Amino acid sequence: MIDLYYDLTPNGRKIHMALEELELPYEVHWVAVKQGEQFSDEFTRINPNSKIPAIVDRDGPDGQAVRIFESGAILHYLAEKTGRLMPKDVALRWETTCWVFWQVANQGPAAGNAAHFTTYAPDAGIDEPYARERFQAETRRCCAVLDTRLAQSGTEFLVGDELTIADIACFPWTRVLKAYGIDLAEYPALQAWSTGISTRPSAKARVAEQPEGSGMPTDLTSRQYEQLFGVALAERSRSSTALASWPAHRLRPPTH
Ligand SMILES: N[C@@H](CCC(=O)N[C@@H](CS)C(=O)NCC(=O)O)C(=O)O
Repeated sequence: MIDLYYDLTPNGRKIHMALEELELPYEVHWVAVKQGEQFSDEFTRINPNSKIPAIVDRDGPDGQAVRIFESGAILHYLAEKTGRLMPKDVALRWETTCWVFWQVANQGPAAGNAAHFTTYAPDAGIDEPYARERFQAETRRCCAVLDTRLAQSGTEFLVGDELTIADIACFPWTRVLKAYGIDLAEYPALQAWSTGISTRPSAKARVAEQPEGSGMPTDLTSRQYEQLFGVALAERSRSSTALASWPAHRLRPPTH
């Protein structure tokens, strides 16, 4: 039995989707990030970084329970445990691993920051055009990288001719990008892949009984905003005004 520590966000969805694909028995433990439940002592023992998703496999190596955190590590663990969602061919296995690492180091942070500056900060009355455009541009660049890869792969999948953990890593963030100002229609191969993956039962599966106060952290109180993003709202609004009046040369990107 796998304990899945979860909230309804793209990173959480990766692991839910993998468990559904693998038909492994699992029990969901909601960790409402909006309410700050990720900072509880109980959850921090499972993920010292206080972010969902995380799992505990009660039947881990040598029959001992094991905790795994970071979505890429969890996807690899589940693939290794079951011998599925990973190609058999060694070169293709490494190609799959590259794309999983790529997703957690590139697409995930870029899209997460685009989400922050197009949704959460404006919700709190903060307008940061430089940051918004910077992270939207980086998210678009990631879309172009995926689009090129998919146009070249010659199959419906990122690697090989079957679904792998690379597809599962990249899909949940791709499908929410419209909300953050990114139009998938500009990336035809990516859009076709996303539409194909979205028809799978695992992509449609939902965890029943979502508790109130869980899900994407919108409509945050100022206390919740500070707890989640580590920035006091009044302080941030002041620096935002200061940023607008900075001389342009101070806003140039660093050259190193
Ligand atoms: N690199 C991590 C990112 C996980 C992450 O950012 N999770 C978000 C939800 S999508 C979270 O728990 N946020 C709560 C917080 O930042 O306090 C992974 O891939 O698992």
